Amino acid sequence: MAFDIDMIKKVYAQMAERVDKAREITGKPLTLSEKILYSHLWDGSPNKAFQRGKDYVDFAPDRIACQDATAQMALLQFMQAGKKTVAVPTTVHCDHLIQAKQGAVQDLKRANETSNEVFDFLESVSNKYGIGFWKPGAGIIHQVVLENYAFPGGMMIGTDSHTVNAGGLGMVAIGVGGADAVDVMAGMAWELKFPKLIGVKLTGELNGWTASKDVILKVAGILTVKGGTGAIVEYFGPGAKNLSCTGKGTICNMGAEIGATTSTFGYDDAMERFLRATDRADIADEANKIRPYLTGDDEVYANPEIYFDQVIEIDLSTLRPHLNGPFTPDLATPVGQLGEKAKKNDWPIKVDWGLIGSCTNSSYEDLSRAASIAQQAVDKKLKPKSDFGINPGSEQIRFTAERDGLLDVFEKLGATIFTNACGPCIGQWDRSDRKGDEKNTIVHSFNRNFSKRADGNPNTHAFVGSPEMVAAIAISGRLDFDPMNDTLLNEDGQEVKLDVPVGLELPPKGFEVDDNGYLAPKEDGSSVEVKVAKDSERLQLLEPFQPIKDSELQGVKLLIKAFGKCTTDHISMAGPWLRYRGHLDNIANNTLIGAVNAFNKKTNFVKNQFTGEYGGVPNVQREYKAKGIKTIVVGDHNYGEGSSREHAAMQPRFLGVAAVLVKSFARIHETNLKKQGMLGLTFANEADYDLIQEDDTFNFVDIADFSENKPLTLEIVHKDGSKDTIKVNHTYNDAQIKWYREGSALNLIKKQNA
Ligand code: MIC
Ligand code: SF4
Repeated sequence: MAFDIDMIKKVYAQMAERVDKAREITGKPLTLSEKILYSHLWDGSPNKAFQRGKDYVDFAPDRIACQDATAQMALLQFMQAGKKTVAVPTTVHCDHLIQAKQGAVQDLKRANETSNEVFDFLESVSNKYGIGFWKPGAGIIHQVVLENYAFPGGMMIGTDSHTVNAGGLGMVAIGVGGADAVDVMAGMAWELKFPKLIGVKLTGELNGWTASKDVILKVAGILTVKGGTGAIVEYFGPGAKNLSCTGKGTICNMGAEIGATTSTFGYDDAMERFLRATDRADIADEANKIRPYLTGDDEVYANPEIYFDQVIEIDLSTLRPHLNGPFTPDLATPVGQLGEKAKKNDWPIKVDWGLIGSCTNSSYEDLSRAASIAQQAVDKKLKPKSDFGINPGSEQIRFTAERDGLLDVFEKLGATIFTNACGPCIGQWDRSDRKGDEKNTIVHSFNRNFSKRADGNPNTHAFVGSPEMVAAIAISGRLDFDPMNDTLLNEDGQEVKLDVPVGLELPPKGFEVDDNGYLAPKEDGSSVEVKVAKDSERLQLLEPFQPIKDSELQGVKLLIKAFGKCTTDHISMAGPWLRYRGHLDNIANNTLIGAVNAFNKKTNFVKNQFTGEYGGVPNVQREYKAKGIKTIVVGDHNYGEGSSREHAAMQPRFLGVAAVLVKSFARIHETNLKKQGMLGLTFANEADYDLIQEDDTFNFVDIADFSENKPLTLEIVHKDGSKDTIKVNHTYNDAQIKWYREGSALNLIKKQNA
């Protein structure tokens, strides 16, 4: 039986009426995305048509998912909200804090030793507030959600950018910062700008070496890393129906890499098969009763150009397998053309590792298709030239794959089976074969391949492909290998060719698992005590942020003027710093250490205006804080792109930064700043960025009149006493200005609950 079936039944009971109403109000047939959005309005039944890409709308998501690296801060905040339980079904998944090194058993043991304090904290908070808890080793958040919680037509939010994976089961699932999740946990609305719609029509059928992954690798090549911004990507057409449910999940998952708000597919037979195979026939039966409401209207799919803002068409029958990379997931190259490109760009041809896993590609089907290639290597006496690492997506998948002999095939090739966790995908990889920053190449089935991501080495060239292609490339050990045309020399000196991969959509003998790693919370958790040791270096209870007084916004100093790209990684790095995700004071020591100072082009080297000396950003900022002086951070375009981590807003706030003034913001980060009671501002005139000098002091002359739709005036006093007065824009509405005035959105929730 499915989790929370009563909640799902309730959603379905309202769906038809709300969708019909939305159709009437908008006066047109509806896409699936619109059906889900209009049936999840905070105010209930729709009563007005929203403008896509313009209107801010309050939604009521059905559920929330959090992973261990972001849940710590989200739950530390929720604990302050003064609620007895979470208002909507919520789960926590331990998957980011497990390092891949020797293999599942040893690695999990080590993680439980080194991070037990954090896991225990998450477990007890979950128990106290009615949150479902998935232990370390239970699986990667998005696979576990797809197998247990996702349902067609539902809306969820999650504190991880790949929450979008659940679109594979017909949801609108969106990645958010922890404070957004806290609002919904506390029983409040969740706000989003009504998204634009991109339609992707799929025709034909996958064949040969081409996999679902290649659909999104191709789409990423077309749309690039920014092309999906502010939009939901909706897939449809006969080709969509030919894809497995987990394959659809893969495609939606990597929608995060094109900046899309989310991606989704209409309910179909493949989803029904997946629901039944994962012990959720009850959802399938309910969904079947309202089937037309769980997909886009026929007229929309017949004439997509009328109803979507943009339409892309892909013929699966002629789509070729791709490898994307290095360093960016949108650099798409069809397999077969990579050798030439690599030679031209001096990318190492020799492949050191083939890694299969991550939330993108760790389903039973993925493992079975990759295993069919691995089996051929065994049968055809091919010794793999690269190392193999496998991260199954969940314990259910691992257990079933082991039972069915799939893992055994990889082990025969010398593969290391890592924990059911993120592992190398988030830099949790103690790579033994190479230390230092040697140039090298790896291939993997993950979603992101940014510099340093997997192993911390800026010279590791990572290429993203399907699991079966990763397997073939790893066996050949060469980036230029084209399994469709090339042969390999086996141990007997014979030329052999790999046959096309074959796989199983679902395990023929059904899924099986001994202990899936789930811990249900207590019915009444009020007696559960949440322990946080006073001297802990990993966890720290939060103190409410004090509102920033208008008087403090006179005489503000410049902390850093960031030059060029400044992502959440530059503001709050991952890797070794994941350790401090629950301790604001400690993690604040990485604040902006990756940002480039516009005045000297160095990282972590800024001027203290009082002493004239240069130091690290966190140190200099702490000196200002000690003096009670507020500061400002200045930045360029798309400031805060990348992950959903709200640490990138909380850390500067904690250290005393009052305002962030940039040319433009990434969506989640701008919201995160507002939630923490800071000023997130944009230059009314972008060229004013050039006016900012190293020794500047800022006066927010009209901050007392801070109000909706009214730009603020900023007086900049330069070292020589000369002044510039500029206008700065903001997108705060009245409610968000209240967050600012209270010190944070959370302070306001607390006040309302008091
Ligand atoms: C990622 O894939 O980059 C992460 C780690 O899952 C992040 C979340 C985080 O920073 O904890 C994400 O994608 O949101
Ligand atoms: Fe984990 Fe990687 Fe997926 Fe992020 S992208 S949730 S790090 S597996």
